[in-house]
Amino acid sequence: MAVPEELRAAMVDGQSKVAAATVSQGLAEGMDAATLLREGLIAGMAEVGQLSENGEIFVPEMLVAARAMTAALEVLRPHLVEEGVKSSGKVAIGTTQGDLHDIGKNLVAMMLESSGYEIIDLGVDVPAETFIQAIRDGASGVAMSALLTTTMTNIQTAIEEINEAGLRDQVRIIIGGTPITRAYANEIGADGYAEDASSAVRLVKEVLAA
Ligand code: B1M
Repeated sequence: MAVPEELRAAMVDGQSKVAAATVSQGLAEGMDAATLLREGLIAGMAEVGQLSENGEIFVPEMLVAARAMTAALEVLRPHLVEEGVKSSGKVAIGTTQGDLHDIGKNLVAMMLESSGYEIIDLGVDVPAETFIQAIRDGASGVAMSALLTTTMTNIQTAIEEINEAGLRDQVRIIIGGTPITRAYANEIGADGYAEDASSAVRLVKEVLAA
């Protein structure tokens, strides 16, 4: 099997060691990091996203695929920087204030990173001021996650504070997490809602291009 094909299979099967070793093998054979990323890792994660949207795989498989991606990216990252792969944009991501759930947020961050976005991971329990600082530091996209009905309203607070800081025109805001709906996103003035990590990538591409 060719290296990109092997990488795609390692993503889908969630095999971290195979993924990392296959990236090393590709680099040793003289393949460039961008090709390994695009034709191997990103293609594999896109397949994982599609399988999940079709209901053919579930969260555990997505998590092992994400781990395989992280392992492969660790090997690839210094070579990508060396080759100067152009970033598609800078996205700050965080779980909203009061909320400590980060598994979904981490998946979204990884999928965005593997699609070429530079990620500023603000972590969990993120107050509005921290999102505001990230925009001042150059984030053109902000992705906010909330898993609790008691913390989803803090997304609205953060958007209001971003407005008050006069920064709303220079950033696109997307939101997600189990209690969030498209109607809620519209109601609070977000630029979009994504129900899972692969649709978050599509949404970020859409809103940042607009
Ligand atoms: Co919590 N918890 N939890 N919990 N927990 C839920 C969310 C809950 C639904 C469980 C339940 O009661 N059925 C419930 C919320 C009820 C509600 O508000 N309506 C709940 C509760 C009540 C609590 C505590 C209050 C419990 C307590 O202490 N009494 C407490 C709160 C702590 C806090 O945050 N302040 C708490 C704590 C925890 C743990 C720490 C134990 C742990 C979190 C560990 C961690 O994240 N590191 C935990 C867990 C694991 C869960 C459940 C079981 C699983 C969440 C998860 O990781 N799912 C959860 C039940 C459930 O969701 N069914 C539950 C897997 C993950 C891949 O999916 O996060 O949905 P998800 O992310 C998806 C999409 O939502 C979307 O894409 C992701 C990938 O497809 N998405 C985005 C997410 N963020 C996005 C952002 C985007 C776009 C898409 O763009 C910005």
